[in-house]
Amino acid sequence: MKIIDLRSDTVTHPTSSMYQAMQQAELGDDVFGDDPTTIKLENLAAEITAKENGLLVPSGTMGNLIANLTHCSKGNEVLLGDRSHIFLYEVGGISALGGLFPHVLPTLQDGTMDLNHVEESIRTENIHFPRTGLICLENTHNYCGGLPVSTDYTEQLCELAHRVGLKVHLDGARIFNASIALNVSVRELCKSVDSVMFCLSKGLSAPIGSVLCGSTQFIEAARKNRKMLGGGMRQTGLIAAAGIVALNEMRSRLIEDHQHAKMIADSLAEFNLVKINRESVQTNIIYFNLNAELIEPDKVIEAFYQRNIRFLYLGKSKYRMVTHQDISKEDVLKVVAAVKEILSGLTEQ
Ligand code: TLP
Repeated sequence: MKIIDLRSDTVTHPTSSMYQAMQQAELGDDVFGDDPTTIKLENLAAEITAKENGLLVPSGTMGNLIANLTHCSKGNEVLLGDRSHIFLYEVGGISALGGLFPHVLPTLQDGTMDLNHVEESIRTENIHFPRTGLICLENTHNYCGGLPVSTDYTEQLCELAHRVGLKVHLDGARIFNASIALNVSVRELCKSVDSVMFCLSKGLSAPIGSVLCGSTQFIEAARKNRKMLGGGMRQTGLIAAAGIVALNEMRSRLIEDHQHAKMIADSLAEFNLVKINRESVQTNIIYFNLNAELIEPDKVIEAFYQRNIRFLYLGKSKYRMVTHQDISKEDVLKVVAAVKEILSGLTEQ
């Protein structure tokens, strides 16, 4: 019986053409800088994001950390949203390993930070103050329901930063979902930021890896930081080969994941006991709340588990489902049927 795994789009398995590409990949040693397949992937990533160069990294978390380490010096302050992945879910790495000081601003409902607030928060020269080193943005914004952030906002933020000599790093783990949802190229969404990290291993279904892109000088320094963190790997062509397939074959199908997410969100919204903002379901992430005093989270998860459906309970009556390549239309219909059956049962009790 197939497990319908909606915990994350990170659970996707490689496609058969990825396996084939991995088997045929030309390999070298990436620490010596001579793995041809990795070089090909990095060049392709740079071209897609309108940057000079790319760097394959083992994970999105390491990509964001390397970007922060490379843009900043120890003791610098990093401006970022209080619901950003870097702040919430990356183990405080920028402080623990980079000696950086997070200056968190409220993340607005649309995944952005208020631009006036950003401007006011940039430190002036004063003996008491840390130096502001970097501003981080996230697109799509995971915690804000996978909302895509517009090119307009990105450009305004970059204009503000660049005016005072600051850099902007984009956590674009799901930038391809943003591009599809907004009908804007990834190039447009990334062209004004100084660096961008995107993940191959989420909706694009590659088994491992993310790519950090930026100027040649930035990537050179980032490569050294990657080595320092233990992220220098050898026959990375194996990973890169799947990544190239991910970029060439898996981008346009993300629209299906967005449609599937909408179908599930609509089915959840039919029940009064579910709190969901359907408008915020624009990509592949669905967040919803079920009053934990009325329904025990364990029971909800268990009822779906019995029907081979998995998703996450995040605490405080909040749940998350994520659609992806391994979730077919048929699976979505099963989820919709399970939602009806389980939630109607709860309403009747
Ligand atoms: N997000 C994961 C979990 O860590 C929550 C998920 O299942 O959504 N930036 C963003 C916006 C992300 O959502 C993630 C992963 C990362 C960075 C980190 O990527 P990895 O997992 O490759 O380190």
